[in-house]
Amino acid sequence: MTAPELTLHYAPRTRSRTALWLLEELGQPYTLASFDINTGRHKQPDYLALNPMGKVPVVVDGGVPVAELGAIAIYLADRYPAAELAPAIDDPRRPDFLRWCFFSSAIMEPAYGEKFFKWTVPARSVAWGSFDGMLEVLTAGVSDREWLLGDTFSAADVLVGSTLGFGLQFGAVPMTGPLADYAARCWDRPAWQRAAAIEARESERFPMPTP
Ligand SMILES: N[C@@H](CCC(=O)N[C@@H](CS)C(=O)NCC(=O)O)C(=O)O
Repeated sequence: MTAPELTLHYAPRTRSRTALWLLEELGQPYTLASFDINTGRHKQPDYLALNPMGKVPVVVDGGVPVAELGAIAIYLADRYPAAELAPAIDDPRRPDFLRWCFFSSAIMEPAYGEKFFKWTVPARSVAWGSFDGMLEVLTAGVSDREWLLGDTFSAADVLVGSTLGFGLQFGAVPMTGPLADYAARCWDRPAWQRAAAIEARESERFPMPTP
């Protein structure tokens, strides 16, 4: 048997779990290179060659590394189209797909920073606007439809659904209304459940250090 082309550099209890869910949706064989983030493995020179930011996750595809969740999602969805995780480049849904892919890291992530760290910033000057504005747009985006693009699940749902999951988990986003319903639809997916089982197994393998 030939080795899988894909390797996921992953650490439990991190944003790696988004890439894990994505790979489970992709349906391609992959190697899970799991490590304990407390070892600092992701700051070693060989890892920095894969991602100069020294962050997880990284996916390596046939020797080529791709880092940053948004890039990982768009790259894998386009590279392995059989999974139907992205509309084709000439599909009219493509711009909205891309908008949601960027929404996750460019809008939701820093908006969480505003909420968690109580930043006071002028909404018109910062790229994400405001936490409340982000929540309003996201709520409208998942109301009255199953997925962000309508009936079709896509890699954008993995990014946004997973980032929403972190917000719900840490209490930044209230577990009510259309956002809670959308999260439940995400968590109902077999690929999400497989990823959650792997995450639980790897969290047990590399427990949190005792303070
Ligand atoms: N913008 C990055 C964020 C990745 C990220 O923040 N990873 C965190 C874990 S959740 C990390 O590697 N932290 C370890 C560190 O910086 O030492 C992406 O989208 O992939």
